[in-house]
Amino acid sequence: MAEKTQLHSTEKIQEKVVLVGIDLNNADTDVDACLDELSRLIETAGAIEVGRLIQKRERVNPGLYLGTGKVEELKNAVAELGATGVVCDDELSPAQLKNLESALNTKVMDRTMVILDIFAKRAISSEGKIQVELAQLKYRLSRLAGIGASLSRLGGGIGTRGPGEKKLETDRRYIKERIGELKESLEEIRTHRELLRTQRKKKGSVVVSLVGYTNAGKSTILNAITNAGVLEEDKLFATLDTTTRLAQLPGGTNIMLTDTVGFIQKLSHHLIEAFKATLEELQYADILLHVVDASDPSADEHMKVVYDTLKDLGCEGKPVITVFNKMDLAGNIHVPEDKKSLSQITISAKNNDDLEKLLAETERVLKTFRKCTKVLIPYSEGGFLNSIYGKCEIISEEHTFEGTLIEAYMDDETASRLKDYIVTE
Ligand SMILES: Nc1nc2c(ncn2[C@@H]2O[C@H](COP(=O)(O)OP(=O)(O)OP(=O)(O)O)[C@@H](O)[C@H]2O)c(=O)[nH]1
Ligand SMILES: [Mg+2]
Repeated sequence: MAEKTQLHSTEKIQEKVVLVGIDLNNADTDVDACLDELSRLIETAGAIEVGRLIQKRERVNPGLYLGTGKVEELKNAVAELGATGVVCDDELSPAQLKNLESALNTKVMDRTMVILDIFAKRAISSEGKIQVELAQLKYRLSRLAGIGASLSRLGGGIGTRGPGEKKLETDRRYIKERIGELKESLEEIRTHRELLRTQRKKKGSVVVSLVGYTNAGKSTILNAITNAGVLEEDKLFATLDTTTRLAQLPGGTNIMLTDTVGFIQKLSHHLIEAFKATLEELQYADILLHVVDASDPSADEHMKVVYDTLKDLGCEGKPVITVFNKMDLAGNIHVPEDKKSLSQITISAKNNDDLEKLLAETERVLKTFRKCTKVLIPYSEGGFLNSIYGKCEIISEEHTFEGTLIEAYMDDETASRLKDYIVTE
């Protein structure tokens, strides 16, 4: 008798999901735009949208997210469309997740799970990987009651991926222990970063950080100015790791230009918490370049999200230049006035002249909150000169009998370090 060969399908199952959002009648939030963005997110995570459902409600149903009738409608849609799961646009509570899953009898995910999944796929550096794993474990720990069933049933797909494709144990104790280990590793990273910062301070460089909504063009600007070779892609969350490169402003001031993870609306506190080690760097920036995709119809909302996130990170009040980017795609669009920033500029990161313009504007603004200061550095204290050369724009320099007499634009910190040598006229 011929032996039967058992064939296993190696084909990857592509998840087909229905997107679900709630319209709270809030003029500030455009639900369609939110779901368009969610659609891009699930696509980046490897799934496809097969339908969407929006419910108008006064408030989110605390037990079930949607109203009972709508859940029935969603259940039918899932069956009709052959969907393998649903993704809700808001972060679900453990109870909502559990109840919705048992009512629909299908996999239920939320925006945070999708973003965590993308992060897990994209994290490259060990720091990035630790931060993502920490965020995933914290998220799961808070949802163990609801998530257990879905994890054991699924065995793959969005929301189950971990760094290194590790099998994630759902055992509470294991998770807690692992969280402890990861926190320790992050602490080490933080110490290392502090060391780097101190070295940077000694060199006296000005730190300029690119911040903004995901896909605004931050990495493109860093690459164009410094040839950093960071991945720039028309995808959400192309960058997870912080990259810093040296650049020079037209007047000769050296700057450290830094690119980091982008922000997005409804970014859960789990993610912000986990990425604090990376994002903390922003607190040490001398100035922020807030990059906005001017060609995106939701640019206004995106800017608000960025300012809110900066506030969460303790960066409120940092000097900001708003950089309206992608003007080549924006046509004659009217760019909004950003009253929170010191200055605003319109550019295309694809245009070298515009990038020169951006650097010149950065220099001009830096100057406005720096004072013109004259110092006389004795030849025996030559070490101080490096921090002036690196960090300040020099107006004049003269080698006198007593030492080097320099007139330069200085920030308060540099001026206070040199306070013993300031020449008052
Ligand atoms: N046409 C045009 N495209 C641009 C411009 N700036 C950036 N892009 C494109 O926009 C996409 C996103 O750019 P990135 O530099 O990766 O954006 P990012 O802000 O670093 O995004 P994240 O890393 O996801 O936060 C890429 O496909 C870029 O080529 C621009 O001025 N004009
Ligand atoms: Mg980027």
